[in-house]
Amino acid sequence: MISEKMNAALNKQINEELYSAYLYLSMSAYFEGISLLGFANWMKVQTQEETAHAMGLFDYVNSRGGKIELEQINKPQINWASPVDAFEAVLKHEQYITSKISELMDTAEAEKDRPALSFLQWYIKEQVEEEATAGDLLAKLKLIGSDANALLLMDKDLAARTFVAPVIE
Ligand code: OFO
Repeated sequence: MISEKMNAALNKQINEELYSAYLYLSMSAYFEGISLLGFANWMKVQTQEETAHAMGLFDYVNSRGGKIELEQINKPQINWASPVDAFEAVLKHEQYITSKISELMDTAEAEKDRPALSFLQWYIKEQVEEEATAGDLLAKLKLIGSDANALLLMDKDLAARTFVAPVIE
């Protein structure tokens, strides 16, 4: 069993993860619109990742006898000024999500919910990776600046990303 408070906090996080999926899907469309199809692919895979994060929480709530309550997903931004601008938004968003996972862990601690604390370890570690990846891609884009050839090479690299379903445990 989980407490009502923990249940509500986990439901809220499902919404945050689904919004993340939505945001990256919107970014995928933005990149497609400026003919950077590798970046668009990277964002699509990111959408799949975020959906998997939401589903991990969804399954956990159900497995603990909680009640899933899905909320409306906010409309994401649809345009960015440049690839750098988009990746600055990715990094900022991932830092925000890290703060949300930390808050969830605070709730688990306050509720003395050891299983939730143990489960959330995966998410907090994942956030370290998410922030590092976003920061790395942003740094590369800044280095590239206005060098179109370098940008196309990066686009080619990002086209190779494929989705590997994470094992959340
Ligand atoms: Fe779910 O890690 Fe990004 O938001």
